[in-house]
Amino acid sequence: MYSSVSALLCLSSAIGALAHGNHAKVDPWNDDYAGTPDLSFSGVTSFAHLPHVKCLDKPDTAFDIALLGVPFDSAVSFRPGARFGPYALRSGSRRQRPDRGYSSRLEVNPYTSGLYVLDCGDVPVTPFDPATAIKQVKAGYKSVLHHPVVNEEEMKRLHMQKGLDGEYHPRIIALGGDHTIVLPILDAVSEVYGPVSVIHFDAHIDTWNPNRYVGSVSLQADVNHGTFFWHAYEKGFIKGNSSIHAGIRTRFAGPQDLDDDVTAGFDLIHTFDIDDYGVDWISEKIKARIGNGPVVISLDVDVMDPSIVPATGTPESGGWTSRELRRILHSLVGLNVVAFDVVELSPAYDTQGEISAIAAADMVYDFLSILALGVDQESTEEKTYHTVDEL
Ligand SMILES: [Mn+2]
Repeated sequence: MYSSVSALLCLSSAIGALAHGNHAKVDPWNDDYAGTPDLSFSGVTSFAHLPHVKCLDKPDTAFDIALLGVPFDSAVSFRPGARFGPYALRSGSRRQRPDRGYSSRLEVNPYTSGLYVLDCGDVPVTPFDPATAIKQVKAGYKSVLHHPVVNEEEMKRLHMQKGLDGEYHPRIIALGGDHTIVLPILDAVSEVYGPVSVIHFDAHIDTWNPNRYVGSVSLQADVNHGTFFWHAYEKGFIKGNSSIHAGIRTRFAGPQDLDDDVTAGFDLIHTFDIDDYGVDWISEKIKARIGNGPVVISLDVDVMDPSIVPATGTPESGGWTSRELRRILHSLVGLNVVAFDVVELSPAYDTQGEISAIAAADMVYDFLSILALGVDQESTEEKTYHTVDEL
C-alpha cells in the first residue's frame, strides 16, 4: 500500500513539474498584494507575531531576548491547567505586533528598539513525572540561556549585566506553567549571575516550609508551587535578606509561616498597602529593597483580582487591577533585571473574551519594555534610597 501511494505521489509531482514548465506562473496574490504583513488575527500564533524558532533544537540560534514557554502544571495545590499558559499568553498577545509596538507612556517599541526578540517555543516537559520535568525545565532553560546574543553593543549601551563568565547572556521571559518552574529557573540563572534577588508579585508567599505544608508527604511532593522559594533559599539560589513579595493577601497556618518567609530572605508588601500608601510608595519600597544587584521579576497572575484575571489556579479576592500592577511594573524601569516569568495562567478558567490572557500578555510587553530601556546607571552604583519609615 505504502509503495503504491509513494509511486502515485512521484507521478503526480512529475506531472506538476511538466505543467510548470509549460505555463507561466499564476500568482494573483503576489501580483497584487505582495509583502502584505499579517494582521492581528491572521498568521500562525507566535508571541506578538514574532519570528519563531524552536531554539532547543537549534543551539546556534542567536537572540537577545527569548520568550520561552514552560508548560508544566504537575505541582499545583488547587486547580490544574497552567500547562496551557504558554498557549494562552501567545493567543492573548495577538493584538501586539512588532510594527505597532510603540508605548506612548514609556516611549519605546521593545520589539524594534535594538535588542532582537525571538519566540523560542516551549520546553516540552513530561506531564507524568514532576521530578524529571523539573530537571527538563532546568536543562531547557539553561540551554537557551547559553545561546549566543545578537547585539552585544546594544546590551553594553543599556548597561546590562554580564554573567560571572564575563559573557553577555540573553534575557529569557518564561511563559509558565505553574510557579514551581521558578525553582529550576533560579537554579540556572544563579549559575550565570550568582545568587539573585527576587521581586515576587503574588497573592501567596510561596516560601512555605514543606515540613508544615499540607500535602507534602514525600520528597517529591515537598517541591510544589507553594514551597519552591523555600527550596530556592535552602539551595542558595536567592540572595539573603534581599527579596520582596508584592500583593500578598492569602491566609496562613500561623505567624510561623511569616517567620519562615523572613528566614527565606523576603520582605512583604500587602495587597491593601496600595490603598493606604499608593503605587509610588510600593515602587520605592521595592527599589529600596532590591538596589542594584541582579534581580528576577516573577509574576504570578493571581496577584491581580479574580474579577480582572479569573484564569488562575488559586484565586484570592482583593487583588490589584491590571492598571495598578502595570503602573508598578513601569516604575521598575532601570532595575538590573536578568530574568522574568509570568506564571499560573490557567486558561480553562478564563472568559470567552480571554481577559486574563490579554492582561498577562500585556505584562510581558511591559517586561520587554523594561529590558529595552536598560539598566539605570545610577542603580549600578551605590545609591541611598529612602527607608520605608521615611516615606
Ligand atoms: Mn505563586
